[in-house]
Amino acid sequence: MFNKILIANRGEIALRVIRTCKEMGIKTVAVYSTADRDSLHVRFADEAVCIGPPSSKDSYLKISNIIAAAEITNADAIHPGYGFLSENATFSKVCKENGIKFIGASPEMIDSMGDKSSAKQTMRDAGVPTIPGSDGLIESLEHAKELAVEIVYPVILKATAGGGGKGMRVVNSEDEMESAWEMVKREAGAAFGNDGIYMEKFVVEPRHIEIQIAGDQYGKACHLSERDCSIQRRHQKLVEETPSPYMTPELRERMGEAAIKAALAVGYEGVGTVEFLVDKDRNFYFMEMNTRIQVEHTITEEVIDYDLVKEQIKLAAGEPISGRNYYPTMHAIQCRINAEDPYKNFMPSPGKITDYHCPGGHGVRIDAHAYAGYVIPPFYDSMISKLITVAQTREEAIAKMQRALDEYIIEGIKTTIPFHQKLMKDEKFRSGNFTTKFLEDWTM
Ligand code: MV4
Repeated sequence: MFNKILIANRGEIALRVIRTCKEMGIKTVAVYSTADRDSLHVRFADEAVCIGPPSSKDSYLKISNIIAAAEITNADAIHPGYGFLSENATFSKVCKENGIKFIGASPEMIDSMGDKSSAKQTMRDAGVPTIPGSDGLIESLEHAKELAVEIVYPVILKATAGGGGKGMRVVNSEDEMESAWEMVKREAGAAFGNDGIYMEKFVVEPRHIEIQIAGDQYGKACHLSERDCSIQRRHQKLVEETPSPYMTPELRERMGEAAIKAALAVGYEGVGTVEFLVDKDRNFYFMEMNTRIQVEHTITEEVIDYDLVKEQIKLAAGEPISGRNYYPTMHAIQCRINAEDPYKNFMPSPGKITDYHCPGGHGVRIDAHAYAGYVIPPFYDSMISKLITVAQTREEAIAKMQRALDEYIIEGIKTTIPFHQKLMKDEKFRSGNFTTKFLEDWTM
């Protein structure tokens, strides 16, 4: 097992990793930018190293500074959390070259899953259902027009280097193709330095359901059931829950098997997520594979009673998995509390938290780095807390969430709490019958 882990991240996920390390008897090193001097991850880690000025590119994304911090402190592994360098192939490679275990995917795995078109082909070859579309990249606008007739409009153009909603355009008919083609090409070239495009049939009003997986170094993989992430706004998830209200035991079995197939096809090591789109007939299609711990891992932990960060560390250290799958016995919901004003188009609201009181009680979990007097810097992600409730049924988890949201006091800044309070009362949300389109028509 590792002796000392450096956490190359900030905020709640840095705290989350430190907590598990403490329980495992592993020493911890925090890294921080000058904007994060007063952060809880700095206070709770055994050691802390300043890695640069506020700007992410000069601190939390600065590979040389993070590696130097690991060498100075003699850390034998690095946990990257989510975001920042968690899916950066170069960082994974540099860790390896410096004899530091990267608690995440190999450079090759990150590269192969990062190219969406080739990841899709790998999955299709492995027998994982994929959305009908082009065989790999499309060479020309003319080719795109021909293909779209075959696939049947509406279609979607996607940048192969994209993901998470960046670099894609829906095309409803041939007269929209040229401008969509030019737009995706230009955006992808500018944003990713790779303007490769592929095409898919556009799935109307899908659900976003992902399967948590784990794989060990000995070729074994298992699944840990699903999370429903359909409640998103502009590709930002706001609420996640498990089990999915849309799930059936039979569909879970099929999606779980497909996710394991995906993991085995690429020899996946560690914890990961296979994202699927699920259509109105409960057909499911591979969308993306995430090679990191996700923001929403918490709800899976609550319903299967399993520490996923601990599992991640154990797998990185070479421990085997049992090989059985895990099924939810409870219902969990997570609301992301962001420093944003839901009444002003979710505009960021950084600044000082003047008063802070956390909800508590049975079935309530909070993963947060906020406290009274904390100043939320304007440089990073606006998520300041994750409020999770767990109960026997969905109805009870919602009731608990409403109670916990009402108890949550955060003064001095605007937060997404009023949004969640309204959502928990919404009939469509309560019915469980919603898709990824749900929040597009939302008004506070
Ligand atoms: C799609 C789609 C419909 N049809 N692909 C959005 C993020 C990226 N991972 C892929 N995305 C989508 N791909 C086809 N062929 C609809 C989306 C999509 C979406 C997917 C999951 C969650 C929320 C979404 C919101 C808008 C669009």
